[in-house]
Amino acid sequence: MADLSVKMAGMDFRSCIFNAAGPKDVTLKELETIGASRSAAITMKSCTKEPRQGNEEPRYYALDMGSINSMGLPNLGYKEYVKFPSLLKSFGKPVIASVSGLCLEDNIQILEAFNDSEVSAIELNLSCPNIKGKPQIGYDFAQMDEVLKEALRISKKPMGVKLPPYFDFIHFEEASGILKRRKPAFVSCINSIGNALVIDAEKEAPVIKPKGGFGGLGGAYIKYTALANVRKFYEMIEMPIIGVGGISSGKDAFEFILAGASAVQIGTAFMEEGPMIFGRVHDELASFMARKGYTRLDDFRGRLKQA
Ligand code: RRO
Repeated sequence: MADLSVKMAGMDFRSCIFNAAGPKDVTLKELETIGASRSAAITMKSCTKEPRQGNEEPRYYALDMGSINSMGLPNLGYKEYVKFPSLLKSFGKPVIASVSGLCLEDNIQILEAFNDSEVSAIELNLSCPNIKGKPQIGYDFAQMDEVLKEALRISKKPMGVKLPPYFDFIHFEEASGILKRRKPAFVSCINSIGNALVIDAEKEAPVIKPKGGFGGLGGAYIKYTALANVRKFYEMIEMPIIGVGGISSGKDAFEFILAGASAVQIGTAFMEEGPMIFGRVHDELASFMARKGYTRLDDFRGRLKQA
């Protein structure tokens, strides 16, 4: 039987497949469902200083091959997520907090609170596309450098960073320069592709309401952009990369690991299929590896061949 376990950022994962921050991970009940599933970790919804209702509905829409969302960071506020890791201990898997403070001071306060929690790691979200009036920090390299510097100074937990998709090699170089200098524990890429617009032709209106219909595109539509981001960062930086964007099968997971990912997260497909997806993708990846004669992820991680 293939061994899909991973050691990364000081944590042991029984497999390389777990949930992405975002879908069905706001409440303790939802997090317990992830805990009871075959997800190898429990990633919690991005949190802010104060609880938030999020944007107006409809704010999520499932498409043939993915989703569009403008949730607007609905969450219980960081004080709840600081308590949850100890309540989720019995599942025996890493619990990852996603931190998305609305300003640097908020992020510092939240990270300080998590220092005294049982959380296994932090994923600092620098890439939410849906907050009105707030640009994505991952697209402002000066700000990204400053936020990472301060956040890494404050956090005593292994801290990684969730990045937006990049589309230009110059931007990969800029982002890589910052990552090499600041040295987060891992990089998760990509967040949804920001500010897409899906139109219902019958209604002659967008399918979601906030921001005039503009929202983050996720799912299979973004898989190739996600793969490119994983590959580029794998070539440019030496740190674990978590691939996310359009993974819904074992073959998808295999492609991300071949591109260089240490692990993969599932977002839209978990939202649509529910918690059984983690075991299904795990078993499909194990079968795919067996057919190829691979017994461990290290047998093929990053070993993309030439066309
Ligand atoms: O809550 C959201 O609107 C949201 C967040 Br924080 C994010 O990071 N990515 C996304 O697609 N939606």
